[in-house]
Formats: sequence, C-alpha cells, structure tokens
Amino acid sequence: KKAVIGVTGLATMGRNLARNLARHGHAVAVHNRTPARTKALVTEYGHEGVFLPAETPEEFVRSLERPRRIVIMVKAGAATDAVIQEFAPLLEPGDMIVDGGNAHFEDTRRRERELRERGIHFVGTGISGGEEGALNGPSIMPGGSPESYEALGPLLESIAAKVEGVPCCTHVGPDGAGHFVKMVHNGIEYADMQLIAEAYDLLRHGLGMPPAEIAEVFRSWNNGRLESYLIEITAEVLAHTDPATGRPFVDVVVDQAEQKGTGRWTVQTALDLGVPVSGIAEAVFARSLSGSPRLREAARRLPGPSRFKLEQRFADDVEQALYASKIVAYAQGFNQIQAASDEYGWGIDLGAMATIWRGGCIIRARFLDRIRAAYAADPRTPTLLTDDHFAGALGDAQDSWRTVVSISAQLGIPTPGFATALAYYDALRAERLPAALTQAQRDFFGAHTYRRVDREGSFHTRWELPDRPEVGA
Ligand code: 2AM
Repeated sequence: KKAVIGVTGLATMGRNLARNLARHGHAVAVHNRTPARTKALVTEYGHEGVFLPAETPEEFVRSLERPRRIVIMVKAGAATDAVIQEFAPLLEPGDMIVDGGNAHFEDTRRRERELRERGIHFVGTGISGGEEGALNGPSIMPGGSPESYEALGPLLESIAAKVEGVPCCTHVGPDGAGHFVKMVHNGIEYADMQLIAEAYDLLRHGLGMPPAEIAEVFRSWNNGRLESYLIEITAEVLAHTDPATGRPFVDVVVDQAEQKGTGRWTVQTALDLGVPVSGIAEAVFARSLSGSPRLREAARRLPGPSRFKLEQRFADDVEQALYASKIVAYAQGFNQIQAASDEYGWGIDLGAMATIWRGGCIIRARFLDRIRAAYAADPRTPTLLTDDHFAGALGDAQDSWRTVVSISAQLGIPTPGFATALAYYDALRAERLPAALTQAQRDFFGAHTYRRVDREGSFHTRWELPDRPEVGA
C-alpha cells in the first residue's frame, strides 16, 4: 500500500501535521533527516492511523502514490533549499512539493519558478495555528498552481480548522501568494498583540488595576465584539500567578519582546509596495525598542509627567480605542495583500482570506467574519474603514479613542499603536493634507514639479527668480 501524502521534517510542526493527516484517514509517509524522529513518531503515535516510515529520501519517494505529494516542514531558508535539492531529482513531472514553513514569498517565487521548469509543482503554503493548530486544525494558505490545488485541496481542507463547517483553507493564488498572505497574517498578529499590550498598560499603569483584575476586564471584553483567541489567552496570562514567587506572572517575565522576522518582512515589503501599514510597523518597532536595554537604561532618568487621577470608566474608553485601532490595523494589512495581489497578478480574494482566518490561526476572531461580510458587500472597496459596520464603529469609538490617545500622552504611557491608528484614520479623513506643502518644498529645492487643484498638467515655479513665475512643465 502506498501513501497519499508524505511529510519530511518531523520536528513538532511536521510531526503534528503528519498525525493530523493520519487521524483523518490519510496514509502518510514520514521521513526525517535524523531517523530517530521518524521512529519516535511511529512508536508513540502509530496507533492513530497509517504511517509509512522511511529512512531514506528514496524509500520515502517510493512509498508515495503518484502524482506524489511531499510536504516539507523544515526551517525556512537554507534548510528548505537543501531539502528541495535532495528530493527534486527523485521526483517526476506532475509531482508536488508543499513547503509548509514560513518562507519569504520571494524565495517561494524563485523556488516555484525553478521547479516549474522541471515540471514539478511547488506549493508555498502558509500554515498558522502553531503546534496545537497543526495537530487539531490549522488555517492553511496554499499558493502555487491551480492544478496543484486540485490534487492537494481536498487533503488540506480535510485537516484544516472548520468554522460553521467551512474549512479554513483555500487556494490563495499562484506562486508566492500563500506565503505572502501568511506573512501579512503574522504582521497583523504583531499589530493586534501590540494593541492588546497597550490596553493592558493603560489599565495597569493608568488606572492602577492589578493584573488579576485586568484579566477580568479582558474576559468581559472577550464576551463582546473583541472576542478572539488573543484576548482569551491574554486573560489567561494575566490571571496566572508565578508559582515560584507568588507574584503576577506578567511581572516576572523580562519586558523584552523577541521576533522571528515575519513582522519585519511585512513592513519591509509594505515599504516597497508603498502601502502604509503603520500599525504593523509600530508593533515591530515596539518590540525592537523593548529589546534595546542600553537605550532604555540610558533614557530611564528622563522626566515623566506629574500624575492625575482617572475615572474607572476609562476602561470602556480603552475598549473603544482597542477596537477602533484593531479595525485600522486589519484594514492596512488587507490593503497590503490587495497591493501585492495587483503587483504580482495573484487575483487574491480578500474575503476568502478573512474566511480562512476565522479559525485555526492565532488571529482567529469573531471580527474576521465582519471583514468577510465587508468584502462580500464590496469586493473592491479601497479600505475596510468605510464599510457600514466599521465606519459606524469608528464613529462611535472616536471620542473615546481620542481621549485614550491624549490621556496616554498626558500619563506618559506609550501607545504607539493606538496613536498611529488614529493618525491614519484622521489622515484618510482629511479634506486637505499638508502633503501640498511637502510637494511645494520638493518643487522649491529639486524642481520636482506639482499639480494644481484648478488646472490639469504639471507645473514648476521658478523660485530663484524675484517674481517667482510659474511655468508649465
Ligand atoms: P533533524 O531532526 O535531522 O535535525 C526542524 O529543524 C526540522 O528540520 C527537523 O526535522 C530537522 O531535521 C529538519 N532539518 C533542518 N535542517 C535540515 C536539512 N538541512 N536537511 C534536512 N532536514 C533538515
């Protein structure tokens, strides 16, 4: 008997994905560079389904039915290239290599191009949901050719998370589209976490609430429109007491947030695409700042404001600011996906992305169904902010939002995520932006020309001449 799919790279993610496949009745070939991992998987979990262990790549490839489907779950970068080099010569036209790691989408585009020349489908696939998701149902974002999705889709959909019976998996678009969308998913996750952190900071150091009490606030928020996995786990973390010291757990963790790079990639790519994802950028910068101890140590003696007293209902204002800022951060991320889809000709269905993020992944939330509905109502909307529901929520939230941003400034509590989201909202709303002045300056020092509000064409003012005559450029 042959396997319908194979997984190579059996660290936690690969192992859990293989188990998920086996548990859904698919015979899975399993392979790992170090055979001990393969043996351990079959010994511990062999009873869960049909596993075909292979010691060598050749044996692994032989155990697969054709066209072969191989999922590689190794570290992004050189390891992925090494594994592709190892397996590609053993494959035949029509076979598929699925890269389930967090590859950079440009690497995925290159690999797809190289393998396509050899007739092999390379399917860069974003998989979100961590170890738990891989085992019990992740959100899956496959790129690659539409033909490859015909052969892989049913398998992947069978192991994906389901929301109201709808699998959290769909063909995102060709070549690197899947990894791109996964990257922006992670960027949005950074922004969401930063906003939650700011809300916590305001309740803790603005209102002076202890973590256990803040956990209760987050629990109540989780019963409303903010319901999401991230809010839920935030409440759990804040309610946790460190067993060793009896202190709130959050107080014994070093306040330096690390990053593996997908947030940074999102921002780098957004800069190239010219899409303002300020919420994601502030979240990445906030982590970088937290992880700069010398800088922080040197600046610690700078004076802060004198304190003033807040009313308890400030917590409701924070909820409003959190929701409004979240709308902005997600709207920016979806705009980035739209821009890349246009740039690379991917044809991504934005509503479908919101649909497959409703379950399985880290940003899963009730909120994503709202985004799905917004794109259903207007698939080409230039921004989610103008959707009826979101525009209404922003309108209702804005007074609180402004209060929170100004009070945080007065309290000396940094809220870069809330503030940048509000600035974005106000900039988009503006009748006139001071960009007119910027453009005039550019014309002054660099003769970069400008367009006029009242006439077609481009113009330049001869700033060096005393009467500053205008010339059509
Ligand atoms: P290992 O168990 O032999 O180290 C996460 O590191 C997973 O990627 C592990 O399964 C690891 O295999 C595998 N891996 C990392 N680098 C690899 C490489 N260059 N070739 C094959 N597998 C690799």
